[in-house]
Amino acid sequence: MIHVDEDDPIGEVDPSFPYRDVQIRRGVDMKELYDLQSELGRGKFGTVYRCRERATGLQLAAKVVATPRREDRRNVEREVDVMRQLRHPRLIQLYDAFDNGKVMCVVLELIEGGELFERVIDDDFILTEKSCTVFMRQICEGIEFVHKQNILHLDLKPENILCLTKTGNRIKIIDFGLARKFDPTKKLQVLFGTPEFVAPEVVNFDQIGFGTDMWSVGVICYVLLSGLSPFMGETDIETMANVTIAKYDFDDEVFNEISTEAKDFIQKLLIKEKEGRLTATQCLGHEWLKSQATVALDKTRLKRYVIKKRWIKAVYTIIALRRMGAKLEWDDTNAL
Ligand code: PIT
Repeated sequence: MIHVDEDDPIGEVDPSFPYRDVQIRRGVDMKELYDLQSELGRGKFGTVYRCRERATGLQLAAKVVATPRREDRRNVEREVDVMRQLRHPRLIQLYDAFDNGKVMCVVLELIEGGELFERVIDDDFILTEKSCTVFMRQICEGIEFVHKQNILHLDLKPENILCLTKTGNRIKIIDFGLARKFDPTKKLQVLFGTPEFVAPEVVNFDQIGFGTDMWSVGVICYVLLSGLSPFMGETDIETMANVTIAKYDFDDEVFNEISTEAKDFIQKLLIKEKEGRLTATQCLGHEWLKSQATVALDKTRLKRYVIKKRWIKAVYTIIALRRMGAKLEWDDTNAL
């Protein structure tokens, strides 16, 4: 059985990534320096491949993005600019970047353990409040650093929390594709994110801030502990309506086994007014993060939640591939 190590929950040593001062290289073909290997993921952001640096043999990840419009390239430039400031062990690291006109490529640290939620639903993983706190603490540490650099992530959700290895408990936050530098004296509104995880001020197109990320941390924590999604409606419109009124509860019977400290932690994040929410630093001082509760939580709903997301993702991938004119054949290695 694999579970959180009692004395050393996240390991004393963080193998440090070779931090580099990255400048976007223009007119250089990344394929001369790196071998692209298997696909790791695909999304609105482009496609992420495993890759290998020829000169060093280093294993990395490469995000390849089609940039036909000026706006597309500006988005990648902004992401690289933001990531240059984010040297921290809880955050995916930047290694190299290329601009080849119609295609841009961002070379990143390789994170091999897969999505956090996939890992915790494995039958070999015993989910307890204590193990949840080990993950939530690391998310807060990562976000605390991001916020200290005056940056907002703006797309925190379970699929953007990856495990470093298949068996360890260290996680890293990925995908700074929507991240923004934040100047509290300037007006900043955004119209994106995932309805299930976005804060009321995003849905209302109001001023956003550090608290906007903290709301998402609260939603992630709610789902991790219960397998239920606090604002999920039948449609995105219904979900956003629930978010704007910040209406949620702990009424379901799964919450009978959840401690009052855990509910207090969530309650102090899922507050309608962003100014009222705990900051990442305050979260790190919250009583719940010291929890020693080792009662195994019921993972039935979390499994159902993750499996449903897998199907939705597969359907969107099929739609996207069809649009690209791909001829699909069923391959059992990709079985859901
Ligand atoms: C890895 C391993 C893996 C996925 C990723 C990285 C994905 C990273 C990523 C980075 C972005 C983005 C979307 C995804 O917009 O399985 O090392 O900047």
